[in-house]
Amino acid sequence: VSNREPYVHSYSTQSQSDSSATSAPSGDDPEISVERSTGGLTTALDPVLQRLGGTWVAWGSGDADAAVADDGTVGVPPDEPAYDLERVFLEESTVEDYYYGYSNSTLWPLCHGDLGRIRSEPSHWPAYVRANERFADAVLESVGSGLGPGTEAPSQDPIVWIQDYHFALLGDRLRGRLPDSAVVAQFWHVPWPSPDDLRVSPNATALLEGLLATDLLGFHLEEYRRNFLESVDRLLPSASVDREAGTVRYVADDGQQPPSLTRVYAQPIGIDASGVRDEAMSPAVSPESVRADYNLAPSDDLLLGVERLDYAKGIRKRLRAFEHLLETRPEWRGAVTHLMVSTPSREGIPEYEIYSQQVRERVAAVNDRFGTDDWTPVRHVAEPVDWERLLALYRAADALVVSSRRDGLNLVAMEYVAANASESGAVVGSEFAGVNDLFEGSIEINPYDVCGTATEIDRALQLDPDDQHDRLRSMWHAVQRNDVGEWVRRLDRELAAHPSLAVTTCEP
Ligand code: GDG
Repeated sequence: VSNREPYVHSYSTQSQSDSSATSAPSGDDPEISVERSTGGLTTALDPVLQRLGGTWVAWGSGDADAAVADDGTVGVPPDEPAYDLERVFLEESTVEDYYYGYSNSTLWPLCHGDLGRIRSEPSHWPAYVRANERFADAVLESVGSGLGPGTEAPSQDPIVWIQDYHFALLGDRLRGRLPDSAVVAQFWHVPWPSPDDLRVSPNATALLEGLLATDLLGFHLEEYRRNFLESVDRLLPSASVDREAGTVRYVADDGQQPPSLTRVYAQPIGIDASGVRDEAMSPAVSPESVRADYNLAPSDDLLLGVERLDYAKGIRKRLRAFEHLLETRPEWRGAVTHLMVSTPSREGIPEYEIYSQQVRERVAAVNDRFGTDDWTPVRHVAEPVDWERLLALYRAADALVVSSRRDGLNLVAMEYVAANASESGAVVGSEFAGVNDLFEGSIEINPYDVCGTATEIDRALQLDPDDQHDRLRSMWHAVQRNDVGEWVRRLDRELAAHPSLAVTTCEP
């Protein structure tokens, strides 16, 4: 279960259809285009579902009735359906209040330690509850109707794997309604806040209780796992936390439900390490032509940033640091370009609109101050680029900068390392991005420290080739060790080891 769907079905005209388009069955029906979503979650879980079969339940963001089968589901991938996609269609006001509201205007800033950015309206929490209930109904329907193509329901024990912070209450809404043999697991992709931060939320207890209705709860890092256990200990006095075993036993005060036992573990999601490395080295990926596309002279250094345009990514301060570099080290003027692929995200939330405007103004200010007829210091690519172009940019860049004020993990840094595994490059990485805990070879920055960040960017762009090689090799090992396959296998091991579960695990 995830908020974002792995494939989006929409009606399109004949001329708009792309290579992945499939036709609707009747001759008069409009063409339906199916687009695979980009991003870490689809990349990680689509192959797993394709191998195992099952159902992916997600918010339907395309056209409501496009390619819907009689039972309301649709087989994906379109060419050779291997699993079912069950889409939950929500009214606009629920999307507004549940997704843009509670999920992204309360939980996102809360989990990223940006308490001043929390914007809460009375309609947000009820919509979040409602949306979680709607998803619970969809899960129950999928489990009831078997587990999709390729799965031998009902002999297999249903495993429900919930993704992310949009569904803190889903486990609770499923309790007592699934077969006894069912297992509910959840992975939380963003940081878990400290108990003191969590306490600012009037819904803190409900969030914790919701998550404690799951059997397994995963976080990227040990730090987030510790914060969660500490939050339970402080805010739910009747819960018993066994730190060594990483388990929480909980009985709600109303005594309505039997005790729950949740095991909490840490395992970063990672990427398909060798897959990304191989794709990046394929002939279709050309660092030279991408440099030419952006008018970069072969001798120019390229400092790359890639992220959703989100305040948590620390883009404004990074631009200030880049400006400080040009101010204090004039030798870089005309010799380095900062290209940032920073694509619009969560438009419609005022915080994001304001931030986006501030970023555009800062880009313009740096370019006005230092730009010349032949050189634009900052190039802002505000449209998403396709995957091959992104890989080419990774390879073309002399250094990647990750300036997150807070970041659950950061897959971009892992992709950059994989794309350059056998070449050269450097990562300037925020100490507040989870990935930095896994890397020893990155050049660490405190993104709040403008002068320090400028100094470290300067250092990264001048690393000698041996140092670059050693650092890349060390980071590449970390990317391989934390490959996405390991993330899936970890769930499998946790299922097998859970003290009160005796289930058929998901290893095929
Ligand atoms: C959340 C957490 C955690 C970006 N721009 C383009 C593009 N991307 C792809 C990247 C990467 C993904 O999007 C971004 O993943 P990140 O991990 O860097 O960041 P979030 O979006 O904030 O993800 C984060 C993650 O969940 C997983 O748990 O690591 O901490 O915040 O895969 O490649 N892809 C293409 N064009 C773009 O312009 N094709």
